[in-house]
Order: sequence, then structure tokens, then C-alpha cells
Amino acid sequence: MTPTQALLFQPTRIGDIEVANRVVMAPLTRCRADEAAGDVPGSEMNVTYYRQRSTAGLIISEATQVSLGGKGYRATPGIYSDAQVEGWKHITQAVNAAGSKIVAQIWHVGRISHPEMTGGLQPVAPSAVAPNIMTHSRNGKSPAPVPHALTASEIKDVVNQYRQGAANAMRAGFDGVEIHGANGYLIDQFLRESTNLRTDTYGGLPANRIRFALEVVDAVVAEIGAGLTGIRLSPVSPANDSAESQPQAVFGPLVEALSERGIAFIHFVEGATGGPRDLPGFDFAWARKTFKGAYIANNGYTREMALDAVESGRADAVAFGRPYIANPDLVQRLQLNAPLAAVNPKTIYVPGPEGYIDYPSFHAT
Ligand code: 8OZ
Repeated sequence: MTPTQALLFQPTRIGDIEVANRVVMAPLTRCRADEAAGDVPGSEMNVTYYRQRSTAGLIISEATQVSLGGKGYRATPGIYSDAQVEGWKHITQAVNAAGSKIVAQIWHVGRISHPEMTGGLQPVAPSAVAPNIMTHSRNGKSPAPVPHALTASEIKDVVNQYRQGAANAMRAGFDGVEIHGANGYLIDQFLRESTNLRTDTYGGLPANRIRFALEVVDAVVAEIGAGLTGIRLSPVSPANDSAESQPQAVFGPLVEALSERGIAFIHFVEGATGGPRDLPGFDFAWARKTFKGAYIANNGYTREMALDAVESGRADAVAFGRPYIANPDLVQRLQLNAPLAAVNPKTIYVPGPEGYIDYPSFHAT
């Protein structure tokens, strides 16, 4: 069979990042950093995993905490220590050598944590509202504790953690940064009415609730430039017990403000993260028209949906998450319309090579 030359497989630019095609590997938490060494990525196995997937036009790294206080799960990598930066270098070099680009997804989990994940620190959030979920602790799961409501000066410190994370990402050889603003983590906690009960300039009206997100964006842009800065948003997702009755009223002004800043891309989780796409409350077509940068679409895309989204101009690129776990050569399979392998759910978040680097690839990398 001849591979299709559809627009999805043609090169483009995402901000200042030149990509070989418009298939994006979505950020995927895999919990395989070296936790004992201080949440350090870059083992031979980690390098192999990313290299195997480096026919994607753009790889977005697994979510990567900007501080120990921003960690919420076992063995997720960080981007705040020198050892972590050195570890990431092995990965970015391998991906770039294979012809792909990779941005670091920088992350603070906020209240989605437990002191056993943060070196004893109480999780932080915009307000002292515990999520109604079980969070990860060292040997299983525990009810999430009530977080500490950040003071104004603590907010500045956290913004600086993102700034330093972005600077470290560039030092580690990344091609840019995706700020994790989705899925009920810290930035999303500021955006939404269910988690932000603040009465200062960070709470209340949407113009205030988007302030933290924009301060993080401005700090990252100041450090690495708008053309290398992107953000992931999930305006209607209930992930991690986050709720908002008026998503358009909050995320609309945020999208406009991000467009004014000229950032490279917004990566939209269209619908419930990993779930139904058809949730009401936010007009993604409006966002596509309004935002001047690249629109990366995500959430449950099939081959046909992705081909159509890019061909019709509804999106500039499409990010695939779960399909990338079991199909390292996803680009080639999509191009050839070859069958996709299924993910083994038991090996997504556990240590070791099984279900990580042993999915077959029919394309040598
Ligand atoms: C799955 C497990 C742990 C974290 C997200 C970073 O939802 C995550 C995540 C996903 O954005």
C-alpha cells in the first residue's frame, strides 16, 4: 500500500518549532523515572521509549513537576534539579537525532497530591478545598488531604518554579515547553469555580481566575519566548473533581489573552479527558478561529477524524495519547491505514520495560 500524502503527514510550523508532520504524541504519564535518585528521567529504557516514538512530528513529554511540592504520583520525572536536567538531555538528544521535536510538559499538581508524594509538604491549591478523590500515596491510595491555600507571596514562588522549569527545559535540550493547564491540576484549580474560592485578585470574576495562568505563561514567555511556549487546556473536562458551570466565560477570555501574547500553540482536550467528546459549555470552533497560534486537537481522535480535522482546517495538528502507548510507529500506521495495537492497561503506570518499550514497531527507529 502507498502511504497517503494527506496534510496530516506534511511538515508545518507550530510557533517557532518546525515539525516533520502534524501528528503529535500527547503527554503520557508512565511513572518510570528513577524515584530513588530524585525523580530523575533519562534511563536507557526511558530513552528507548521516546526514541521509538520519534516519527511523531512533535512529542510532548510526560507531565514533569516543577518542584517536589508539585508532585502527585510515584516516579514521575521532575525538571528542577541538575540531575533531572542531565537525565532529560539523553532523551531530547535521542529524539532530535531521530528527526523529531520534543517539548517539556511542565506541571504542578496542586491539591491532587499527598504529603507522602511531596517529601512531607502539605499540598497547595488556590483554596483549602479537598478533592473528592483518592490520591496516590507511597503504598497505594489515600483520601486527598485538605490543601493549604497559597498566599500571594507563595503564588509568586510557584510562578517562579514554572519559570525555572522552562529555563531548565531549554538547558535540557527541549525544543519548547507546554504548560500543563488542564485536567484539574494547579492552573486549572485557579480557573474553576469549584476549586477557586479566593476573594483576592486571583479569585472571583473570570478576569481574576485567569490571572495565575497568565502569570505562569508570562513568566515562561519571558524565559524562552512566545514562539516556543504552548499550553494545554481542558475547558469542559471534569478530570480530578474539577467543575465549572460557565466554561466559555472563563476559558474564552483566557484564549483571547493567550492569542494576544502570541504563544505557539494551545493544545485542547476536547471533552472529558479520555472520555466523551460531546460535553457542552465551550465552543472549540470559536477558539480555533480566535486563537492566532497553532491549534492542537486532542481526545479520542481516530485516523479519519484526524485526517479530516487537519484537512478541513479545524486543527493544525492532532495529538494522540493512548494510541501512542501501544503503537510506537503510529505515524506510519496512520499513513498506511494499518491496524492499531491495543494497550495493556495493567502496564501503563508500573515500573519496568513491559508495556513500555516492548510494543512492536514496523518502522525502524
Ligand atoms: C494519568 C495519571 C496520572 C497523571 C493528566 C498528568 O491527566 C496527568 C495524569 C494522567 O494530565
